[in-house]
Order: sequence, then structure tokens, then C-alpha cells
Amino acid sequence: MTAGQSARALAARTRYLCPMATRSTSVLHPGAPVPVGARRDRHFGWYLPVLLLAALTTSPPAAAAPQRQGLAKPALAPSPVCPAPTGEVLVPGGKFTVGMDSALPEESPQREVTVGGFWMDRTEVTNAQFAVFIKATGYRTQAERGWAGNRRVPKELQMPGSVVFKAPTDLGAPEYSWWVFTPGANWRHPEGPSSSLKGRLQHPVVHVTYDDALAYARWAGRDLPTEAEWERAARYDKTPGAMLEPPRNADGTYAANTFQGAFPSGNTRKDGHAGTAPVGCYGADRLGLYDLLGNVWEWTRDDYRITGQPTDEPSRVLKGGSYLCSEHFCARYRPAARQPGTENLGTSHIGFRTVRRVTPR
Ligand SMILES: [Ca+2]
Repeated sequence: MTAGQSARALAARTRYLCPMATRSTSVLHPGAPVPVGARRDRHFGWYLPVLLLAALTTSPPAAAAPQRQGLAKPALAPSPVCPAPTGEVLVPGGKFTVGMDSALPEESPQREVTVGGFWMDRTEVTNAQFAVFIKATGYRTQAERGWAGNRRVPKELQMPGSVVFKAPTDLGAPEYSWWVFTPGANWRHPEGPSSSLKGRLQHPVVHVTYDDALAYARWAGRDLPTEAEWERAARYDKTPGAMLEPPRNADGTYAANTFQGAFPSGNTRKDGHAGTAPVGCYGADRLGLYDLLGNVWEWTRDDYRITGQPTDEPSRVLKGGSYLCSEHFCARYRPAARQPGTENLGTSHIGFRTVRRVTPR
């Protein structure tokens, strides 16, 4: 099978996402192209669910097309003080509302659910914590193993590596071209073989698949949160207004590591970080949880299902948005927001945190 044929086959395989892409973009970004099967090189045209983490997260059309003249290199803003919290906190169980009918279509229907109490990591799992797991178990992540022998993945894309966000210099480039399959990229080398974890041990681990995250959680005697549990924690002390607004502290400062400026190339770093931030810099809530919103998307246990569409590409619900969500693109830094994540593919903006239930399931 040629690269072109395999790209077309894989695009067809991920076709179930098209209706959602059309629906989302029609609501938030009228006229935006749906990037299905348009590329067939080392960009991951074969994993549109992941590419759509960004490509679907478009918001108001007026801000969707950044202007070239606004991209002067910004000065690095000072980083906020990060207390480097550790441990877990108890999230009380109870009946509460999940989803939103007044936001994006995939967040509906708004409904009442009940969850039991659970202990949740105060922060996303860090590189330092993940390294302990790797040392103890010898586990190799999907990005380190590659996809050799997986007939669902084109041969030219089966090598070890992962998908890295690279801000385009050509603002006319299609949205999905920002996500580049980078051989040798993995949790130890977030931007590829020449990068390292130097200075990033307290940053959230990235380039982990759902199974990688679950393996860590199991090793730690814990679990990944369900979507309802994650949302219970994220909504716990939020006012109704906070369900729709960008995360801000009472004094107007940033309450989450997100993207400021003209996405994708005009990052002004007003919140102090261009990429991932050390955990615990943002978003301390009344429970003592940090970074639920922003920094990195977080895996949950729930399947991501699209009503009426085949689900032959297993995906799980991701929550919280990432450092790439801006007010003009993505804007999914809200408790009810959600995205599909292809189970066996990580990226440079997906991580996780774990939970321990008061009453095990
Ligand atoms: Ca997060």
C-alpha cells in the first residue's frame, strides 16, 4: 500500500469524526475546513481524533485567523510562584450537574449524576513521578515501542515517536499540520531526540497514551478518574459564571496555563509559560487541586462515543484543555468541555492524574 493509499484508508477509518468536526466547526468556526485525509506525509493524517484535539477546538470566527503583523517575538513574562504541591485531596461525593447545554454540542445533554467520594492527585503526574514508575517496572511507553506490526497504522508511521505541536511559521498552513509526528519523541524527549527533561522534572509527563497512564495508575494502586469524577472535582467550588468564562483569579490574573495571543504562532506568554508549566503553578481551588484546567489535557476512563457513528478507533474522553487553548482557539479550558483522545497515541499536550476511590468500584 502506498503512502497515499494508506492515508486515504486511514482517513476513511476516522470518518466517524467528520460529523462532529462539521458540527463543532459550524458552531464555532464557520467555514473552517475539516482536515480529513488531506495530508499523507509524516504529519499524522492517520490519527485525526488526536489532531482534532486542536482542530476541533475552534471558537469565535472573528478571532480564528491570526494576522501576520501581530507576531513580533514577545518578551517572556515572569513565571508565577509555584508551590510544588504533592499528595492527594479528598473530593467529596454527591449529586451534581455534568455537561452543559449552553456551550459546545458535545457537552450536551446537561444532566444530574452521582459520584462517590474519591482521593485525587493534587496535580497532574509529573515527569519525576513517572520516572519512578519506569525505573521500578521497566515499562516502555507506546511512543518508545512504536507501532510495528499494527496493521491499522501505515508502515511509514510505525516507528517509535509521538506527535508534537510545532507552531507554524506559515500562517496559511492547514490546522492539522501543526501536529507533526516526530520520530524519537516520547516522554523523555518531549520535542524529539534532541530535547530532554532538563528543568522539566516537575512538569506534567506528556506523550503518554491512555494505556500508559492506566499502567502508571495501576502500579500506584490507583485508577484514572471517570469523566464524572474529574468534572466533580473541576466544578466543585465554581460559580455558574465560571462554567463559561476563561479561568481567572479574583484579581484578574491567569488561573490556568493557557495560550495568550494570536494562536498558533503569536504566543505572548502573559501567563508566564509558552508550553507546559511546572505543576502547581495555577488553579489552586478550595479543595487544593491545581491545573485541572489548562497545562495538559487529562485522560479519563470514559469511552468517547459519538451517537450514531461507528467507534472503530477507540477513544477516551480528555478533560481540562491545555497550554494550547486560547480564548480565540480551543477555549476548552472549562469543566464541562471534553475532547476525544485516540487511546494508543499521546501528544505533547496530553497528560493525566490519578484517583483512589473511598469505596472501590
Ligand atoms: Ca490539566
